[in-house]
This record gives sequence, structure tokens and C-alpha cells, in this order.
Amino acid sequence: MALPSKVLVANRGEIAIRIFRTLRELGIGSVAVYSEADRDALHVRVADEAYLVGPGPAAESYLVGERILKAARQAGADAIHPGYGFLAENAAFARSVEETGLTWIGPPSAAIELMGSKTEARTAMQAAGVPIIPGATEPVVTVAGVLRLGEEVGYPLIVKAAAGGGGKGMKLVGSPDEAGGAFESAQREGEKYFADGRVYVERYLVDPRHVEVQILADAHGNVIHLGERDCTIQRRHQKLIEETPSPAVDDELRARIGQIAVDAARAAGYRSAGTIEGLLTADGSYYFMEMNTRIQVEHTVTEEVTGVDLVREQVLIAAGEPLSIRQEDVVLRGHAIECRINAEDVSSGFLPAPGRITAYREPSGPGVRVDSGVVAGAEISGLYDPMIAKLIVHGVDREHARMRMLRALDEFEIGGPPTLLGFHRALLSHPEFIAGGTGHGLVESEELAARADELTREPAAAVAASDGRLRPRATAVEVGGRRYDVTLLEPEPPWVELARRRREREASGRGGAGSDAVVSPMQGTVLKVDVREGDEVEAGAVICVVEAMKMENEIAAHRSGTVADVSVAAGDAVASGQVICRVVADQA
Ligand code: MV4
Repeated sequence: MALPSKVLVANRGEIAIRIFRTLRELGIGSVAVYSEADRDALHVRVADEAYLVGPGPAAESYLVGERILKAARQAGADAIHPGYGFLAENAAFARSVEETGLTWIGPPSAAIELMGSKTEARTAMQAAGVPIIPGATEPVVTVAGVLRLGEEVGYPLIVKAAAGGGGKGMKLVGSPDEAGGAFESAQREGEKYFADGRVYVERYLVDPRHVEVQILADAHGNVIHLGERDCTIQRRHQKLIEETPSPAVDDELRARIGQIAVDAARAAGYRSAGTIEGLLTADGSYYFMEMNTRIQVEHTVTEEVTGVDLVREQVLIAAGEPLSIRQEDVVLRGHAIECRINAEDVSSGFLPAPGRITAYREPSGPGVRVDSGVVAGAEISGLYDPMIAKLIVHGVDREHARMRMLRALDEFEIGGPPTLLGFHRALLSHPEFIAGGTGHGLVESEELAARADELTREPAAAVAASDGRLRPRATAVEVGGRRYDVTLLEPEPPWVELARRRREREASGRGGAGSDAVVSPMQGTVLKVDVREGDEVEAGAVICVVEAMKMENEIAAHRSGTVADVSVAAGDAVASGQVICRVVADQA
């Protein structure tokens, strides 16, 4: 069985680079694709070859299957790795890759399809003896259906979108009188996010932990698990910190949930790396929630404690090789934690904060791993996920890993956009995290936001650095004594002055002292406007909600005063930096 000779990675940023690294170690050629917005991106530079998948809206470039297939043809690639997000869990794309005669480095399209429908997945898992959260396995089509389940399994209930996942389209039902509103709201969100308004109902579990199990399955019927990851600390269903082992899982429980995960993967006819997401309650019950049919952001912590390169296993499995290890060979060593370092502003409700990185130095030293896709001068685009880097540490036990993470967070220097560095410092020093609690409500708390603010360093001084963008410069070279006129693509010289001017411009636009304007920090769509002209608002009051990248972001008043000149309405598209309204300070 032959390995592929050249793999196209249909992704960008840190995960594309992560996959290129393994390909290089396997002696396999790497092909990048990029959008017009990513011409200067690091993933483009580190691949052996790169192809523009445009022209067209850069936000969609990585989602256009035909363009990716065309690039693969041009490059002579014989396999495609999708990474996470974008086309990774698109069963139709997986099928078209294989129909084109290329190797799909991922699960069978039938398994993607099955797990894409949360109701079909629940039905299949129940049939396989995998415990599912009590509730319906068929879509619930009327409010009466919700009420019937309420009588059957009791309140509270939760209505979830059947095509959903990751928390989108989830609505809590505390009592029968809330059923109608929750049912319709979940339907609407399902329709909006997944073009599928079907919903189903589960019992709502109180204060559970999100515990997921990594599995590997090959084409020869071998299925193993590599222990769990605890992803309980989330904000609006975005994971912020992941760790393994889970503070709530001992060897006996691990063996039990590991077996559940292996059974689930077998029942799905799975092959490749995958994750069974489940909820663990305080009484030790574990329930299947959904399966992620891709390599995940947080796969790194499992790699640190098992020593297994999960991407390497994916490539070997796709080539028909048997798993490189057996279940009894899996040894979990120590404790690993991952912090997602996003360009987000904690003080304005974790709003994505795209912008140019003016200074950048990664931590290193014992037990530290950084998976990132940026360099100094890189632009964090508003079009994509605002994750700058993943910081992963490995220690002998949880406390060692925690202290190591605090040390590494201190070493990390990121100038430019606000980041979650301060937030992670605050969270990792909080008694609730130290105790390994579920922390529900903590992430959103004022207390933590204030602490994060204190622990946020002044951005590193903008040292003279290149912005990294390549600019053409005509010059001559001599090769073996012969002169050639060439065009060099070179980074621009130090740009500190430009960056300074830009920051000042932005500061005045964002309502620095004296400015009334409330501006949208992102490109998106206005979902609703909460104020009218003449309204008196306090600082921090919600002005409007802007949806960007399927996330709802509250835009808040930057000061107290009177609302004037509201220039947007629900349904409007807004550009990054566009003025939404003014908040005129009241005369003292
Ligand atoms: C739940 C739940 C309680 N009961 N389902 C689904 C997506 C994931 N991001 C969180 N999800 C939840 N599903 C039932 N039936 C609670 C959550 C939940 C959660 C679970 C564990 C840890 C943190 C959480 C944060 C928010 C919601």
C-alpha cells in the first residue's frame, strides 16, 4: 500500500501548517490553497506549492469544492486533507473527492452524513447500545410534541436543531409555558444556520462536563480510543481551554467511556480520526452527544499525553495501513492543557478584534508547544476565525501543567489586537479552575473580565519589524557569471510609522476621547437594533447585534449618553468600521 505522494490541504492558518509538518515528516509533498485575502499568509509560504482559489469573495474561497479539486488537478496532488471547518464535514465534498480518484484523508462520506443528522446519529447510537441523552430520536414537529416529551422525561428540556451541533440552535425549556417560544426559536435558528428547521428534544442535564473521547479507526476493523479531553470551559459554545486527562475521569471511568466511544465509532462504520462528544454528569453518567468527524482544534492535548501524531495516523489510515498502535499500547503520560489565543476583546464581550499583529514572540522551553499560523506583521482578517495561536503545555500532572501554562502565557508577546492572553491568565489562576470545577457562569462573569483586564499587559512596544507583505522590486542577479534581470518579492521595510498611524485612526474611529461614534468592529449582518434615536443609554448597553461568521456579537455603547443618527436597521449589511450610531454625552 502506497502513501500519497502529494497532499493538498483544503484549509488555512495553523491547522494547514500543522498538517504540512506531518506531511514533510512522511516525505510527502504539500500543496496549499489560498484566498485573495490570504496571499501573504504563512500557510502559503510553508507549503511546497500554493494555488489561489479565487477570484471571488475571500470569505467563501475555502468552501468552493470545485476550485479545490481544480487546484488538486493542477498540482497533481493524489490526496486531500480537509483540516477542520470549511469542507471537513461536507459529505458531498468527501464523495466528490473520492469520485475524482483522489484519496480523502478523512472518514467515509456515509459516516459524515450519519453524524451530520443529530437525530439519525441518536437513533444509530441507541441501536448500538451507546447511551444517549434521554429524549426524542425523531424530529419533534409540533409544540405538542415538546410538551409530550416534557411529561415523559420531565423538565427542564432542551430543544436542539437536528442539523445543528456545537450549540447553535439550542433553546432551554424550563417549564411547559416556555415550550412554544423555544420550539419556534430553535426552528428559526436551524433554518438560518443550517437551512434545516427540524428540531428534536432532550432532557436538559444540569451542570454537566463536556468530555469527549478521541478515537482512531482503520480500514481493517481496528478501532481504539486515546483517552478523553475535557472541554467544559466554553463561552457561547466556543471552547476556550481543553485539557487531558479530565479532572473528573479516573481509570475506571476512562475505560467505560472509551468503550462507549469505540462502540459508537464501529456502529458508524467509521474510519480515520474522530471524536465522540459526550456529557458527563456529577453522578458519573456519560451520554453520547454528537460525533465530530474531523481532526479537531484540540487534538493537540491528546498528542502530548499519548505521543501519537494523529494527523500521521489519518494519512496512514487513508493509505490503507493498519493502526500503528493497539489499545493496550496506548499510554497516557502526564497532563496537557491547551489555551486558544484569540484576537478578541474581553472587555467588549469577546468581540473578534481583527487587525495587524505589530509584534510577536512565541513562548518556548520545556513542555511548551505553539501551533500558530502567524508571524509579526500578519493581518488577522475579519473574514475568518480570529484564533491567532494555540498554546499547549505538557506537565507531569495538572498542577504542573497549570503553572507551566501561566509561565508560557507570560512569555507570549502579541502586539496589536487585543487577545485572550490576559483572560487565560485570570482563568488559570482562579480557584474554580484550580479545583477542576465546571466553572459554569465563571467565564461570563464580571469578576473574571475585570481580572483579565488587570492581567492584560500593555501591548508589546511596536519594534521595527516588517509587515511581512511581499512587494515586487526589480533588480539583477548573477548566476555563474551571467546577469539576469529579475523581480524580487520582498517584505516591505519596517513599517512602524504606518502601523502607528493606523492605530491612531482606529482609536479615533472607535470612540476614543471626544468621539461619539459607535462603529461595527466587524463585517457582518445586523440582526436587531435595540435602541432608537433619543434613547438614553448607559455605557455597556447593547446597541445592536451583528452576526458575523455565524456568531452573534453584541455591539455596546462605549459611553453613557443620548443615541443619535442611527444609520442601520435589522437585515442591513455592515462593514468593519462602519458607524452604527452616535452616543452623544449628556452635558454636565
Ligand atoms: C446540553 C447541555 C445540557 N443538556 N445538552 C451542546 C453543545 C455544547 N457546546 C454544549 N452543549 C450542551 N448541551 C443537554 N441535553 C449543556 C450543554 C452545555 C455545556 C455542556 C458541558 C459543558 C459546558 C457547556 C456549556 C454550555 C452548554
